[in-house]
Amino acid sequence: MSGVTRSCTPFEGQKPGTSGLRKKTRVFMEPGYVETFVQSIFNAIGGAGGKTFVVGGDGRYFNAEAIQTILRIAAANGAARAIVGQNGLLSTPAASNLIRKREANGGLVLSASHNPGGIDEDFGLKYNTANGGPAPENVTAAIYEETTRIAEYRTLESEDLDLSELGEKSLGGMTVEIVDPVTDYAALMRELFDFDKIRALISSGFTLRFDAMHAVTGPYARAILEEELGAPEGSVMNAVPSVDFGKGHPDPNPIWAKPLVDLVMSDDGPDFAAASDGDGDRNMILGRGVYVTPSDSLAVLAANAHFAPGYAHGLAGVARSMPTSSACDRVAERMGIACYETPTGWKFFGNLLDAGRVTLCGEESAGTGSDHVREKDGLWAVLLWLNILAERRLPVRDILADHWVTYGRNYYSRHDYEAVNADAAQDMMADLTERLPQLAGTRAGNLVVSAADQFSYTDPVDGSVSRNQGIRIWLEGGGRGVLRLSGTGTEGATLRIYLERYMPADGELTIETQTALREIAEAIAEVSKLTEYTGRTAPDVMT
Ligand code: VG1
Ligand code: CO
Repeated sequence: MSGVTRSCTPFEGQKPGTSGLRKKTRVFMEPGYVETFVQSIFNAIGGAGGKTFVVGGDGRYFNAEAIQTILRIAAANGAARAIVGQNGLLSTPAASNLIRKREANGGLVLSASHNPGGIDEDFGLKYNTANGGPAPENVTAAIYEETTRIAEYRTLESEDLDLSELGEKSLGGMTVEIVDPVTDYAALMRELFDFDKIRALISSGFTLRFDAMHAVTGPYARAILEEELGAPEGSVMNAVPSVDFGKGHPDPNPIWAKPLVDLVMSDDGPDFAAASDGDGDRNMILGRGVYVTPSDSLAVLAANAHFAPGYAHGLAGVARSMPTSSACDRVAERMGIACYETPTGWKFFGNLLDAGRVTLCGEESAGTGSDHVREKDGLWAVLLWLNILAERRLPVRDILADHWVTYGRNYYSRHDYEAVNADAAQDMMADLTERLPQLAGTRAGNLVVSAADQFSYTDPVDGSVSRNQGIRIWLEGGGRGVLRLSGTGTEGATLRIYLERYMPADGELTIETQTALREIAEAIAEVSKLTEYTGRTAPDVMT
């Protein structure tokens, strides 16, 4: 087996977005595409020589082939070791854990997360750094820079490796260690949570369902929830990962996980239900008769985390992405701990976690996590909920009602406008940005704008500045609308409009969400000239 250097020319657009590089699968399948991107990653991090990398993905179409390519490039670039999940599978949080636990130099995570998989769907590749977290912006910028001037890559001419057997093999001068994807992750969960208490809850007749959505969490949820915690077989639904996720969107929200929502809303539904996404970092939480918004889930977890052994000593602080509702801010305020507001994307939590400033983090897009890894973690959120339920012994619905009565309620919804003409979306945002300084005091629908700005973030740890992270519009009466364009889509533009309205604890706490937010939605549509620019009058997805 010999190392070869091949000359190549740059591919356009190998620019990592909110969470790595995401493109149509066929784009990734173009000859040399994965090679040039992976070589660019290694070039950007000062080479792969002597280093250890964790490699794994969510099992979607092309996962298996891309991993073989990555291993060849790593070996040819002199990497010492690759730690690979069996059959190429690793959930994103499990990959993050392995990078940390094994003190690897970094990791390559193959996933397009909640986007559908298949030859005509989406694929993705993300680089994580030694702290286990997604590469920060200076690293992704350096990678992109390399992709624009790459002229050659190193690879091996070798047979594919069999990744189905655990143990070590060699590839050129590199050791490839194939590990069980679940073992180390399950051990970490055992350290954080009281498994005996959760087991007792389940054996007392408490029922649960976990929808793995045909994606990577199936084996994790089966091993932990069914085999270890005693949930009856079948509690984990859609548990076998498939390359096209059963032709669905592995996106844990009330639209794409509707069968699960219908189940918990029925009379004989389970006490608790949850779902995760393609790569296992998102979660949706449901209780009988109730959907917990991700923003509320973060707030409830912050208020109750001390019930779990891993967080018994309290929280250093919390962080949420800017569009996430401020429900957790109220919890932090009452606890007397700091609450940070970051741009969208988990990479912005890394510095705060590394510096020990925060313990819990979350995003409105169904992501919650803590300092146990440097990614959001779907199954972790489920286990923290279960640990809290095992201690409090109340239905999810009552825990939520109790939370609102204590802190008030942040009515919240995100409206997504998908596959919008990219130019129209850009023009709309540019027009609105230009008008921002004059917006305060103007009428919007039935409401009046009280303030508006473009969100800019200065990282409190390293001082780096990230501008243009979303437009914020506050309305008199306490409402807020946020507009930003997605950085994970692969077709046209996805416009996200995030709506929030705070109701104090003594106000009306049980209005239907969309009804509670209607006036705000209309006001934001009017100020942004939404219909004029995009032609849209209603969102494609409301979460
Ligand atoms: C979306 C979410 C964001 C999340 C990102 C990656 O980004 O809004 O909160 O961090 O996906 O999640 P965007 O740019 O499309 O709004 V995952 O589970 O797709 O890695
Ligand atoms: Co994900």
